[in-house]
Amino acid sequence: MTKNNNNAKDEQLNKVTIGPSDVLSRNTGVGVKDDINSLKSYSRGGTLLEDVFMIEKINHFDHERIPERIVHARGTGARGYFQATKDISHLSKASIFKVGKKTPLFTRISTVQGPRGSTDCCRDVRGFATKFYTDEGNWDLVGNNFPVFFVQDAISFPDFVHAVKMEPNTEMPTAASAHDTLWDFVSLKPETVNTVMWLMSDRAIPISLAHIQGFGVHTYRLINEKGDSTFVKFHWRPVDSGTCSFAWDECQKIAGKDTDYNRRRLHEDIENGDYPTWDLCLQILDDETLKKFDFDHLDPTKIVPEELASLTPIGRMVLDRNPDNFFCETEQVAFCVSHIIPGIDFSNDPLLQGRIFSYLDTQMSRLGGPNFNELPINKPVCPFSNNQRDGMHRHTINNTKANYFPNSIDDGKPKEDPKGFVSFPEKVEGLKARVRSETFNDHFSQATQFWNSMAEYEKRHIVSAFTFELSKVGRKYIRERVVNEILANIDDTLCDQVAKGLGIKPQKKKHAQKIPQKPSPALSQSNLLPNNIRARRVAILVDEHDSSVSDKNIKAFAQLLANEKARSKVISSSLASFKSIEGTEIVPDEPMVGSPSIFFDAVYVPSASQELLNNGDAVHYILEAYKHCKVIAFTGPSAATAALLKHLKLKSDAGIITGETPADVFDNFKLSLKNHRIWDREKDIQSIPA
Ligand code: HDE
Repeated sequence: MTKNNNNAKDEQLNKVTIGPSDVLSRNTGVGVKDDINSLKSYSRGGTLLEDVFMIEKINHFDHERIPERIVHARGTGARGYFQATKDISHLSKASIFKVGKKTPLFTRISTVQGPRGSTDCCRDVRGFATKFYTDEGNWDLVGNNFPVFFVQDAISFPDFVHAVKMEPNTEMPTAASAHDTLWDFVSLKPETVNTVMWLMSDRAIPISLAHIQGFGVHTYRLINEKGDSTFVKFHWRPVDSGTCSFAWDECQKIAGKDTDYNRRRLHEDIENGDYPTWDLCLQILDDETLKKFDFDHLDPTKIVPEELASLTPIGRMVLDRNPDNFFCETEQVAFCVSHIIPGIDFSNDPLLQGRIFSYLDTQMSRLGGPNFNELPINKPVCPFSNNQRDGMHRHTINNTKANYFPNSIDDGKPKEDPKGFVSFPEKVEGLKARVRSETFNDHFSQATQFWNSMAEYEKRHIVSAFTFELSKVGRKYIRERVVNEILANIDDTLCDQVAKGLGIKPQKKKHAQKIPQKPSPALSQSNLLPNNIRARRVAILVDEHDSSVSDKNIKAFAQLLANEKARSKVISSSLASFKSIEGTEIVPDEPMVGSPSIFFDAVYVPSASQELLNNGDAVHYILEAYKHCKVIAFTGPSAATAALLKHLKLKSDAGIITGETPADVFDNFKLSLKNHRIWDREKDIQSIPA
C-alpha cells in the first residue's frame, strides 16, 4: 500500500528517510569490498585489530540498544493527523483548534508493566500518548485508556511502579499485576482502589488498540485570547469501533501464541486502510459545573461522571500511516507532559505537577542528553530557536555570534515572542507544607460507583479477575487484607464472591465514609459497543478431509464480509488444497495450529457435517470460540447442522446462527458480531472442554 505523505511532518521526515542504496560503504563513505570475511593474518590465522571495517560494524552493533522506558516500555506507534471540527475559540486560543485545521501527529499506545519484549495481551493499563506537531510548537497529550490513576501525589509514583513491576529479587512476573508486591501496596493505600477497579475490569484487556478510549486523566486549563481560564478534561472516543475486550482465558492464550497481537492488528488495520479514528472530546468544567462535584477535580483518582459534564467532540484523530522505522519513530519519540502550547495550561493536580518534571528528565538517560528534540520524530514542524547550545548529539550548527539573551551582537536575536506562552496567573495563598487536601480523602465512593455501573457480565469478570490475581498472591495476610479492608469497603457482593473463590471467611473492616453515587452508564462497555463490523476478523473453518465443503459458501460469505470491510481467512488443518463439493479447488490461507480461534472475532463453518467431528482440532476450534462467547455461524442442510450442534452440546443463543446458505445467516451474524460477544453464554459453559 502506498504511504500517506500528506502533511508537514511527513515531508520533514521524508528529508531524512533513506531507502536502500546500490553500494555498501562505511559510515565515513569508503566503499566496502568484502562484508563477509574479516581481515586475518593468513587464511586460518587470527583476526587483525587493523580490520577497521569489522570493528566499526561490530562497534555500532554493540551499541544499538538504548535504555527502555522505565514504564510503558512496550508500545507501538503510528503517524496521523488531527482535524478540528468545532469552534472553541471562546475557550482556547490554540491554533490547533481552529475549525478545519489539520495538524500532523504521532501516537504511541503502550502497556505499562512489561518490558519492551513482553506480550501485548495482558491485564494492564494502556498508555495513550499523542504528539501534535502544531504550528505553535509541539503539544504532547500523554494519557491512558483509564480516566483515573493509582496514586494522588507524584511523590508516590516510584513506589507504585516498584510495587507493580516485576519483583526485585526474582524479576517476576512479566507483564502481569498478579503478584504480592502490587497487592501489598494496594491493600495499604486505599487511594488506588478506583483505578484498581478499572484494572480488574475488561478495560484492561482490550481486543485491539483501535478499541480503546483514551483519557488525559488530569484536569487541564484552556486559555482564550482574553486570558480567561476554563478547566477541562480530555477524552479520546473511538469513532465507530466501540470499546471491546477479550475473554480473560483468550487473552492469556494469545499472550503465548502471538506476543505481538495488538501491535500486529494495528499495523494490519493501517496497511489495509482501516484507519483507527478517535474524536477528541472535552468535558468542560466551568464554575457552575464544578459546584456540582462532591469530589475534587484536581484529584486524579476521580472521574468526572459524564452525567455531570457531558463530552463535547472538538476534533478527530486519524492514524493513517505506519512508521517507516520502529526504532527511529516509536522508540525515539519522547513525550513530555511539559510540552505545552499557548491556549493550554496545567492545573494544580499534584500528580500532574510531578509529571511535568519526570518526562523531560527521563529522556536524558533514555535518549542520551538534552538534544532529543532534534531527533527527526521529535522535531517541531514550526521554526524554533534559542540560546541552548552543545550537549551530547547536537545536530544543529548555530552560526550565531551571541548565544545569550539579552544580546546586542546579533541584534538582540532571537527576541522574546510577544505571542509566546504565558502561564495562567492563578491567585494563590496559604502555607507552604507537605500536606494533602481533605478534599482528596474519599477513596471508595467512586470505586463503588464503578461497580454499580457495570453490566452483570462485567461484574462477573471483575470478580473472576480479583480472584485470579489474588490467587497468585503467595502471602495469605495480603489476600485477606485486600478482601477485608479494600473489597469490603467497595461492595458486599464483590467482597463475598471473591472471598468464596479464595476460600477466605471475610472479616470485613468497614471504615470508608461513602458519598452515594448514581451509576454512570458511560462506564460500562455494554454501552460502548461498535456500530459496524469494519476490520473484524472472521475464521472460515474447513476440514480438508470433508468432501462436503462448499466453495460457493466460502466465497459468498467472504464477499458479504468484505462488503462490510470485515476480513476473513480460510483455516484448515494444513495448507494443502483440496476439492470442494462443487469440484473446485479450495486453497486454505492458514493452518489451525498457526491461526487458532483466539486470533479471530468470530467463526463461520461453511459446511456443517459429521466429518468435521472426526477432526479433534476443528472440534476444539469451535468449542474454544464458543467458550469465549464468540459468534459462530453454520451453513448447510439443517439436519446436519442440528446433529453437529447436538454432538458438540452447543446451546442455541444469539451467537449460534444457522441456515442453509450464507445469505440466510449473514444479517444475524453481523448483528451479533456488532454486539461483540454473547457474554451471557458464560453461565452455561462450565461443561465445555476447551
Ligand atoms: Fe507516565 N511516565 N508518569 N503516566 N506515562 C512515563 O516517561 C510518570 C502517569 C504515561 O509512549 C515515563 O518517556 C510520573 C499518568 C504514558 O513514550 C516517565 C507519573 C499517566 C507514558 C513517566 C506518571 C501516564 C508514560 C517513562 C506520576 C496517564 C508512555 C518513559 C506523577 C495520564 C509515553 C517516559 C510513551 C511514560 C513518569 C503517571 C501516562 C518515567 C512521574 C497519570 C502514556 O517519565
